[in-house]
Amino acid sequence: MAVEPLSWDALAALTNFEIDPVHGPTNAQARLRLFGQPESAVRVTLYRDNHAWCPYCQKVWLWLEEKQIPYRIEKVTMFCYGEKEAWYKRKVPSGMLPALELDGKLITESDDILMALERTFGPLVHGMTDRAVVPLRQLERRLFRAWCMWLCYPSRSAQEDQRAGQQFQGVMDRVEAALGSTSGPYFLEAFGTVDLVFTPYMERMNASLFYYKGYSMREVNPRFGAWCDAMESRLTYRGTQSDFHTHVHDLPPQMGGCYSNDLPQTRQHQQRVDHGPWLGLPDVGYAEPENSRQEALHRVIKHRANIIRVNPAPDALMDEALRCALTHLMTGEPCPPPAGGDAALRYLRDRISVPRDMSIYAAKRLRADLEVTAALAGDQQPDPLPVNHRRDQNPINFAA
Ligand SMILES: N[C@@H](CCC(=O)N[C@@H](CS)C(=O)NCC(=O)O)C(=O)O
Repeated sequence: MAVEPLSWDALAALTNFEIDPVHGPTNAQARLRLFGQPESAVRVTLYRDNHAWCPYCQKVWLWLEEKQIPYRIEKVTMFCYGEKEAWYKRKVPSGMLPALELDGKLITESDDILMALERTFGPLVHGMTDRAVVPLRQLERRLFRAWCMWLCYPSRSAQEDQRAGQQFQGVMDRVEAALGSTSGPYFLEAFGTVDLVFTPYMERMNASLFYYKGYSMREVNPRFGAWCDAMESRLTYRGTQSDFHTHVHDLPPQMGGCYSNDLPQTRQHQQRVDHGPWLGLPDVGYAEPENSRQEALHRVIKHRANIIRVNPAPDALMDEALRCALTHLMTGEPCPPPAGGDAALRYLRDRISVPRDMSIYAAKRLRADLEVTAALAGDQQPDPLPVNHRRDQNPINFAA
């Protein structure tokens, strides 16, 4: 039965989602991480991107979380989202991320940062220059290059695309062999630095090859699949983990373009990632937490003023349409939005960023309810997401 949208107060009463960003599990919102220690214990500041998207930042972020080193977080805008902060350019003239201050000394380049952290706090099980680690770091770079060759250059023919795919698979087979050479799911006998080195791009490869090449890396490569499952058993990784939708639309401006092939499964995958259903995609393997809807509701309520303001639809229209979608999210009852609510809700559906805004299952639930509610108003789609920049996501528009 169709229902009227709940008021913001009535919606707020339906969620008690709360995490402790400072001492609780890994999360993208924190500005300070203490792991139960006093603030006076902080020796480290991590400069990372506002979007919690930069792969090199994710590596350092995960290392600090795994080692539970108290640290501060300063967020910086990446070029493709908006203007770089002047204070950051004075500190790091190239504007590159990540950067880290350790006892007041500035370090750039993610590998140098990890090595400096190791010297001060000890390695994360293995050191970056250990004999067992170095060849695996080289293998990670080989895989990165094969991925770029396949994804980021246009192919002149289907055969050329296929050859680039085979070359990628050749390196991936070596990764499978490396994972298979130990008794557990990780690269070496115990979880450690090597797993962090592989994490950012394995996640981005899994997403982008699914969407642009119709290739499901997590399903085709069993040891990689088991490694993903093992990584997802760690709350640290879950807190930094992104999803297919976020990655495939953030990668093109970062990589200078991502090129699709023309296979039927590629078209199917694109339809699924853009329009759902989002549950069941191979971007996550662990079971959905019970409170994913509450989390989504909590995060939207917190930022509703900016979400409504940046939407191209008039504020009053988006306010009501958004409450309709959230009413459906929490009650399961259809709640038809006003005319024009279809494009307005889909504009937001396309811009939920994981983990910046919320965790992976909360985002899947919210996207689904935005889509179901939008469909009650019509089939109007917003303009496609830009591929040369993502200034539609300029953090300046979301400052409190
Ligand atoms: N070799 C560097 C690469 C860092 C890098 O490429 N960072 C990119 C983001 S992924 C960046 O800061 N680009 C500038 C920008 O987008 O604002 C490292 O390992 O730290």
